[in-house]
Order: sequence, then structure tokens, then C-alpha cells
Amino acid sequence: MNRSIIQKFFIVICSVCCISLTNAQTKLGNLQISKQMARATAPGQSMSSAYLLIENKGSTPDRLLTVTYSRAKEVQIHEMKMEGDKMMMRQLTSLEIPANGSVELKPGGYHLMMMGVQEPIKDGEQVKMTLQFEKAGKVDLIFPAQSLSGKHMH
Ligand SMILES: [Cu+2]
Repeated sequence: MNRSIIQKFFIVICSVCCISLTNAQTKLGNLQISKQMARATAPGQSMSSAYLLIENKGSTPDRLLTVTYSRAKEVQIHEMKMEGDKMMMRQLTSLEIPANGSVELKPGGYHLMMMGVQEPIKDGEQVKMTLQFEKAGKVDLIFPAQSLSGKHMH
């Protein structure tokens, strides 16, 4: 390979990285949203979960109020934590995103729970959900679906 081919090769790789980086973040008012992921439904299950990172660059807190998904009866905001030696899951009425802070929804912690999913969510599917924040407003987000195995089902 001569030098100019190698250079072109790196330029191509670099621009692909930059494009995927800019696509991965959504700005909504003071909020910056990234790392969306949905869990593909397990066989026979009508429930699934989804995750994302919400960063608040503003000096006032915001709140995630509601989430909707056209194929689910309901999407709930859940928290999972250890109480004694038991893992407990509870539904939150809203989720605060602190000023100049962030909340990460991830397996074993906070998550979005899709209830009554009508047709299976397949691996590789682009799940579109709508999130409503108290201050930043409403946004449609794509959650790429993956089949995740492991002990954390939520
Ligand atoms: Cu849950």
C-alpha cells in the first residue's frame, strides 16, 4: 500500500466515526441524550426494557415525565435496587435529571419498562419511543434493539 492510499483509508475511517458520534447524541434544550438501547423480547414475553443516558447541562433540574411506544400498552419508569439481600423493582412517577448532572438508565438500575408489547421486538430492530420532559419538552428517540442475555432482566 502506498502512502496516499493509507491516508485515504484513515480519512474514510475517521469520517465514519465522526458521523456515528454525532448521530449518537440528541440535544433537547439543556439535555443531551445518548446510549439508547432496547432489549429484544425473549420468546413468549410481552415485556421488555430500554436504557439511555440523560445529561443535563442546565442549571435547573428537569424531569422525565412519560414515555410512549406505539407497540406497548404502557411504558413505565422503573428503579431497581438492593433492599437487604433482595433486588427490588419499583415504578417511579417521574425521574429527576439533576442540574449539571446526569442519570443513566442501565441494566440493574433505572430502566424503562415496556409493558404489553404486542409483537416481539427483534434483535437489530429500531425501536422508536417518545419521551416527554417537564422543561425540555418532547422528543422521539431511536433505541436499537439487542438480545441481551444474563441475569439482569430489567
Ligand atoms: Cu422493570
